[in-house]
Amino acid sequence: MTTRAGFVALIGEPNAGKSTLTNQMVGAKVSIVTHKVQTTRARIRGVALQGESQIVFVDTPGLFRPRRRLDRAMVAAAWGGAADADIIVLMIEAHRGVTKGVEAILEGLEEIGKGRKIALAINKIDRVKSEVLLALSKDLNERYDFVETFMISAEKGHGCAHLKEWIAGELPEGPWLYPEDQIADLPMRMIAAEITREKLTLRLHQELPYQMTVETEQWEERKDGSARVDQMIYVMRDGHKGIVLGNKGETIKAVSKAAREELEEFMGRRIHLFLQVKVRPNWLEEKERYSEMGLDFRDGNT
Ligand SMILES: Nc1nc2c(ncn2[C@@H]2O[C@H](COP(=O)(O)OP(=O)(O)O)[C@@H](O)[C@H]2O)c(=O)[nH]1
Ligand SMILES: [Mg+2]
Repeated sequence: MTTRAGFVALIGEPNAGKSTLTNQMVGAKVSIVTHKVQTTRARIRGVALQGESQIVFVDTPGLFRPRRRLDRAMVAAAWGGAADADIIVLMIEAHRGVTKGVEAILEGLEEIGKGRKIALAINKIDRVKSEVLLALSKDLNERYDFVETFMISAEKGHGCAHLKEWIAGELPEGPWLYPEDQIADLPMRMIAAEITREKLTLRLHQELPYQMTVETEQWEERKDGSARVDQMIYVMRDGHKGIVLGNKGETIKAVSKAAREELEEFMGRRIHLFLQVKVRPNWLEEKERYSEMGLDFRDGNT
């Protein structure tokens, strides 16, 4: 039997469902998901098997018009992920259709798409009627020459098996890139930081999630098989620190509990999680914060 292996970049506007699809394909949660835009900040690799193929899904930050240094670094990481992939899957939200943002992405694809297999995945089909889907598919295929079009619901799983089978057959022949049982390629300390950031994002309102970052500072293995994990939450203002802590510390307590539970489930062992909050007005301009996130600081240069 010949094996196949390769990289599949999932690109699209913020909230298209890239991380949801990554998790659906891997069959485990490797990338955080929220209803807010710009949740994914770096490239997250999730590994899935299909027959003799090993598919490495590259979940990318959303493509949008960047304003801040962090935005620019995120968008650069997303396009970089696409440029390095064997296959690109552009994800579109069925109910939003061809937005200005989608038009900009299609323009970008003209540049990097040459000689690459680019498929279209219309996601969230659970939200629209089939007539809408057919019209949208036709419109998009007139705008860009996709090799294949899929109608999926990343959340509910509709159409995902079909998409996975197609990808598996299109990947180049070659040995697998990861051990058979590996599902993610991201250091554990980073996965742990992402889990905490997800729980914070789900609890905090408005702009705050975009103005904070989480880092795992210490990871200490204990003799009893558990681990002690110390994380720092960086915020930009004193007021934000108060919000993250919450009344009598109840917000951070709830976040810590939810994050610990998910981390324990992911790792299958006990974790002692300790969170601290630090005000760091300028963290968005600090090089070290970017490398901790897996981003290139210089990509944020104007
Ligand atoms: N109704 C519906 N919602 C979805 C579907 N896929 C993803 N979502 C939701 O869309 C939001 C954004 O998903 P996420 O995967 O974080 O998008 P990303 O920014 O592209 O990574 C989340 O609230 C998901 O639960 C889907 O197939 N149907
Ligand atoms: Mg995402």
